[in-house]
Amino acid sequence: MAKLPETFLWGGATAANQFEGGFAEGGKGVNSSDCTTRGSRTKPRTVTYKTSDGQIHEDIMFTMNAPMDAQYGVFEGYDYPSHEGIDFYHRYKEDIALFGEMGFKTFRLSINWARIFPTGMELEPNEAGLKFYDDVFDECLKYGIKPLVTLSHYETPIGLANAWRSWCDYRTIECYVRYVKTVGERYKGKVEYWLTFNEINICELSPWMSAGVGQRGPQIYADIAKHQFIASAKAVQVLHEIDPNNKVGNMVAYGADYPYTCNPADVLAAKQKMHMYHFYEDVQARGYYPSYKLKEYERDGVEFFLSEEDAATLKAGTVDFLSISYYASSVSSTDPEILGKNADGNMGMGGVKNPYIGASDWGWQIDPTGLRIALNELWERYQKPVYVVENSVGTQDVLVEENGQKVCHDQGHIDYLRSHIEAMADAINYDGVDVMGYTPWGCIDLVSASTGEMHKRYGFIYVDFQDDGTGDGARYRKDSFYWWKKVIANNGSDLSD
Ligand code: BGP
Repeated sequence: MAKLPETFLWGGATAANQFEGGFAEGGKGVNSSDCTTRGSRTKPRTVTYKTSDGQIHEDIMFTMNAPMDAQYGVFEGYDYPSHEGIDFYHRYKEDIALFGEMGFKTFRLSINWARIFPTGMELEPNEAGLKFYDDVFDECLKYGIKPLVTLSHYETPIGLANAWRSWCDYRTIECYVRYVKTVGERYKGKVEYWLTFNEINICELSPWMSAGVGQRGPQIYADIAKHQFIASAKAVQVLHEIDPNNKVGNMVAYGADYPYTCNPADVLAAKQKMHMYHFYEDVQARGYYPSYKLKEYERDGVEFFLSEEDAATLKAGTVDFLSISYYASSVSSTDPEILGKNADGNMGMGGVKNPYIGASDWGWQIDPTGLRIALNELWERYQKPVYVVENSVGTQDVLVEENGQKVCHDQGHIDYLRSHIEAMADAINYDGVDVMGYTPWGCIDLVSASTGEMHKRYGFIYVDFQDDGTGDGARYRKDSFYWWKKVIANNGSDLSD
């Protein structure tokens, strides 16, 4: 196994809404994920809101099309898993010590925007929220761990959603930039790596999750994307002005899409499917809208206007590096016999089933070669370093008692990560792709984004919280913990068990 660059950023990834808890502490406001209920593999997550007639509604997060008078919020009698998360808010010292024990070079977390600006619209930040992240970053730095900060990871303050439908409205850009400036200045010297929006392309699949928008449709997706692109480009510029050492990336839920057959119609379908990734990369890496998207807007009757000033902002605010989540590949077909034989996938990006590969217990197709293909494609298109900031597999881990100790044999994580690291190393060593680092998703068990359950576990660390509300939150090292520690120590040169 060829060695990876000495500067390679190994670590793990999380998001505030999925692990922090501390829902009403330190002056925090409510964010979009706080209004999203627990689901499971068979029960979808819902979002709660009130309409002007006083009725409380629950709508399925992935299909919701809420009325225009919806006022999103948190109501009695619903189970919102983000409110407790895994209680990182109180246990961050213990958790970061465990990351330090594994030798993390970097730790990806998000700042919970509503901790800093509770409704999103304040002009002055909330000091208690700022202080919390000071403490967290100091703790990371104590172990030599560089924080990698996502500025917005499914945590739009609800105040913005209720005031003007958040990212549908141009005014949200200013609120976001104020927030970015605030945290950029405050954490100067502590944080160097930033991501502007998690999985920015998910606005087309779950506008609620991605952008705190309850309605759907091509116009909505176009408006959200435009406003987030401008906001991201401004954030890049602001962070560079604050500290020229800052490196700012985008984040796209990425994949590789294959044609089901060599029928040119299937090949074209697969190419077009890739637009849902490349559109977002194109604008953030090149600084302008690609022609295929403008044509699509014309066909769909989407109103699109970009002022000269905003066009210049996009150009001036291209990202320093590209970051991706990669979980699975997908397949496109135009054959009615094949269509409908669908696979599951991250945020519904499954496509049809690929007969050549297996799938996780949640039906996400496992394809390490797809990661190598994805990395090559990004490097060839943009020649910007790529950071794999999410990858891994959700498994049904159990804690067992052996020789008086509680242990967890999560071989599924080790096998998945090993095969993907091998594919990534091939992309680096055989194909010459510049990959900066690798932070497996959910390095400590946390709440699932799509299903809202604890039962789907990704962690190197088992957290004893269960979906029925039992468990004391105690942390236990899984088998993968010791494996990951060894992989980091030898910089990926030995991936054996
Ligand atoms: C990505 C999100 C993460 C994370 C991951 C795994 O889409 O950025 O927040 O949760 O997917 O998905 P899930 O939690 O649904 O298994």
